[in-house]
Amino acid sequence: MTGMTIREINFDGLVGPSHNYAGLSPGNLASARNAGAIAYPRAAALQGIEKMRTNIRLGLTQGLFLPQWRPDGAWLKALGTDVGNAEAHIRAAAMSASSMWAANAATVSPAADTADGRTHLTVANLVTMPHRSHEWPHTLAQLRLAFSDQGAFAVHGPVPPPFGDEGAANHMRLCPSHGEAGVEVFVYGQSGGPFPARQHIEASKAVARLHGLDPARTLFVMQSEEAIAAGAFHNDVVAVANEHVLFTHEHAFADKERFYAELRALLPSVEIVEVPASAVSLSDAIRSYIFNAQLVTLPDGEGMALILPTDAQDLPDTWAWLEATVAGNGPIRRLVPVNVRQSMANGGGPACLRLRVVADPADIDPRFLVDEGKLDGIAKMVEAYWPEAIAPADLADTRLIARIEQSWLTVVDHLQLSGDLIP
Ligand code: SUG
Repeated sequence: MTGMTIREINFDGLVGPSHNYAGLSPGNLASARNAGAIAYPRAAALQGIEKMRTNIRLGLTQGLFLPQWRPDGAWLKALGTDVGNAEAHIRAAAMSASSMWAANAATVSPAADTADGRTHLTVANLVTMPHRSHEWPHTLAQLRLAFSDQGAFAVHGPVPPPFGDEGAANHMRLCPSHGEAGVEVFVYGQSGGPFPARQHIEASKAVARLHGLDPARTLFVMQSEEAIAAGAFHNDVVAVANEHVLFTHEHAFADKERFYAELRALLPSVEIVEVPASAVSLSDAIRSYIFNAQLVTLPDGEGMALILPTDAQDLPDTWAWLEATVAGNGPIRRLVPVNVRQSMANGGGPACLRLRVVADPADIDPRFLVDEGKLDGIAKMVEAYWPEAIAPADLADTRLIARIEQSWLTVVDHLQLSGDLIP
């Protein structure tokens, strides 16, 4: 392996045509707050496409995952029902567009970290939330296509229940540069006060074993109960890492002193940018989603940029603190706000919408890679087919369902994947 072509690729989940606000995720404060609101799938998908364009214009390589077939008739059938007869909460779970949050698709260990020198991916079982528990078979089908080159990739099925696994949202990797061996950090929850802890330590340990990680360079770190109780249903809403930088809230972890010490011992060049609660409270961190950002290395030695939600600008004190930090001498040199408000209203920020894969793009099925021209074509499909608005009461409407199905068929056909992805 030359290392020359190894780079970080962001795979964004295209927002599906059934995007709606059903309040399905207890512990995700935005999802609860917006339960029952009218959703705008077309606008949501276009916002996601614009975010992908922002990444591309920064010089980053961009990938795409397709939405899933909704309603998930196979799942409803296994429950002994169908979309017409299901109870409302089951119907909503079968209709959810939650696979847009690609950070929950899988956990990824780049080739430089694994025993067999391949990039390993384990699809997340997402068992804690019913509406997310039936994503994995469809996600796995896409992963097996996109990363079918078995010389370069190993794709694993899900960790068995009851061990909850939420994928990359609870995983961080710190390294000198993307292509070099790193330290993989698995963040699990034990208790979240009133809310469920979604990532189980047994699932994290299983993924580390399946990926062939070096135990000496693998850390298992507990989320603070306080963070989960404040709405950090995934660790990636209170911390994000990129190469040698960890950007984190002071209260993200149960025992931060120990974690920081272990990290410094394994990666002496690590820079920990810690945001004190005195500057940004946990509650403001979750409202602003400043940590649910893509922390990316800009090409040509321009340092790192934080691609964060425009919602962060709605909290003037938090925004001012960030601007001051960027003006200082730290590793984060630029703030790039992106409008993903439709996703944000379900608790999904810029980081939730993408899965990072460090690999050589030449090893990936090109149907899952995008440039601006390809995004133009997808945006046209979205404009022509995606429903403009969906209220929760619409989910039983057979004409809406037919339209959602038509949207899916059209985009999957457009990307020449219809032979491979079966509803
Ligand atoms: O799992 N929201 C998602 C948001 C996932 C965010 N991902 C990361 N943090 N990486 C969730 O809670 C809401 C769906 C609804 O309520 O209709 C939802 O599933």
